[in-house]
Amino acid sequence: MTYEEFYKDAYGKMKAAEMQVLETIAQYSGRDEQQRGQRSIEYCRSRIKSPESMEAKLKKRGLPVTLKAALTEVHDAVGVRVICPFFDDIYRTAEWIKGREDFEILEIKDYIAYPKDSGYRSYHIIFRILEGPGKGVTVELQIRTIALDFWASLEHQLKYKKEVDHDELICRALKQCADEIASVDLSMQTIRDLISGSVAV
Ligand code: 0O2
Repeated sequence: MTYEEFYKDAYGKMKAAEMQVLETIAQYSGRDEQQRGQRSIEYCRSRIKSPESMEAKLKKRGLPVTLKAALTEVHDAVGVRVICPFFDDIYRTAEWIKGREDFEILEIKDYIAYPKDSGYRSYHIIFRILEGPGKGVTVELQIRTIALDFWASLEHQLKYKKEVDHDELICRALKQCADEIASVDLSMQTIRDLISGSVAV
């Protein structure tokens, strides 16, 4: 099934919402880099959830596979991922999003402060667009560092929502990698703070 077949008339608006969020973030990123002399955002990725993935999510939650359920019960039909260099860039970017008047915040999931059992770390903001071409569309924004994204991308390919042989062993090994990566991220943040002079040696 194609995206247009599944999302029907809503698809155009969803694409407009995706573009609107990407453009808003690009503007913020450019201004932020000019003001601070360093960037808070490395790059963004975005996607509309595939019909297959949406169908699987609805079924898993015991919901009907309908457009209405896809757009009202699931919040990540439109997803944007923001990749930051350092931990503190995640929270700076999140605060900026939360302060915007054109986005109504619906839910925050701080999997950085409270990692998932898998080891997954990321900061999620679910918001509704109140103005502009994407007005009315709900978007899930995932904000994480380059290092956390490295883990999440590979874990998504290897294991996320899959049963594999030696499941327990594999989960434990992936969780250990996640913890080590988070620790390296913290060290990189400390090194940056030392170099910038914001903490004393
Ligand atoms: P995809 O394929 O990335 O779109 P749930 O119903 O619990 O599965 P929910 O309620 O949407 O998911 O919330 P949650 O747990 O915050 O997950 C939202 C998204 O975060 C997921 O979307 C993934 O993109 C990502 N995510 C959450 N947990 C993990 C994890 O353990 N590993 C990785 N790699 N990503 C994770 P989808 O729709 O599940 O998947």
